Amino acid sequence: MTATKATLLNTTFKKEVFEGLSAYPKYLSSKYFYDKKGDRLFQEIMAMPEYYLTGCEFQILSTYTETIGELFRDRQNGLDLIELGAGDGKKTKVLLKYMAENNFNFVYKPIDISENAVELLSNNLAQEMPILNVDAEVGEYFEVLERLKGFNKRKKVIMVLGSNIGNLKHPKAIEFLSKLKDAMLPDDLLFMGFDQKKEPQKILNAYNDDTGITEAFNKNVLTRINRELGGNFDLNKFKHWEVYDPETGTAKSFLVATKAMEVSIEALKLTVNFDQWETIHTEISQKYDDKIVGWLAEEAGLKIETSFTDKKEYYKDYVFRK
Ligand code: AVJ
Repeated sequence: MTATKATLLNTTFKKEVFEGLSAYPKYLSSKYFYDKKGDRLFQEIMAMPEYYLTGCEFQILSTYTETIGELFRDRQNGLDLIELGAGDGKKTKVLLKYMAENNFNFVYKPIDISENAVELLSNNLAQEMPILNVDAEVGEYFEVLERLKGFNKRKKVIMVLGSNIGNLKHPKAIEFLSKLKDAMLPDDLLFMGFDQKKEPQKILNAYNDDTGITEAFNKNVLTRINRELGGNFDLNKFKHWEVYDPETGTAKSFLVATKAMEVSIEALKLTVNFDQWETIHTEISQKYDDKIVGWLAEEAGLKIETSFTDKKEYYKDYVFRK
């Protein structure tokens, strides 16, 4: 690559958009869905009747609040509760409330890729639970993990809710879990949500609502390219398409070009050509079962201590130790 081109691709967003749209087949990362508008759309998704994940995990945390809370407790030194991908914290609040009301000595450290989400959550917690000790941070999973290692003074509980790990293909998920393990001490816990394999239609519907919310969410990455990188994507010429493979448990999202077109992205000095029906792969939402989670844990050097599920067994939260 020439020096001028290298300076051109100076931010990760620029670099990854350049790579993904220059590749064949084309792809963009779902982590770019989340800005102010994307966060709002995701909140709308969580409120959709088709998107069962949030309700299931809320049920788990509400049903087993005490059991989970007491698993986290350290009466001697207290603990740091670190949440990766905290979002709006709606589910976590159930636990936070229990811990605050039952004399837990703890700091809650929510971390999210969205600056906007972190700010909203901090303000909201300051209002709703002023006694809580909150230390929020903006950051990406893999980058934040490095900093977690310097956190080893007392017990750590790391939470990753919402089946957020589902955005990672298995090799990346193993890498992620291994790095979490490296940041953990023997007494530390990892509490993580994994959406389970189930009736395939149920899964497909969760990512295919006909109100168009998921479509708008998926297309938000194009909106961001238009606004932040001077792109001229015509959103109306793309169609949201979802597939679910019940064998692998992978739900995949695409944006499909309904017309041949040329798109230019000013900040990248890039022209992108689309054939009619050409795709941009934007997201995977992996579904799991005990066998897959057991395998991921083993590969990462983690042990499953216990798990909690909802009434319909659609979703599971697993507790891991190193
Ligand atoms: C936040 C990654 C768990 O994959 O289910 C929801 C994001 N994408 N609808 C998921 C999402 C489309 C969600 N995660």
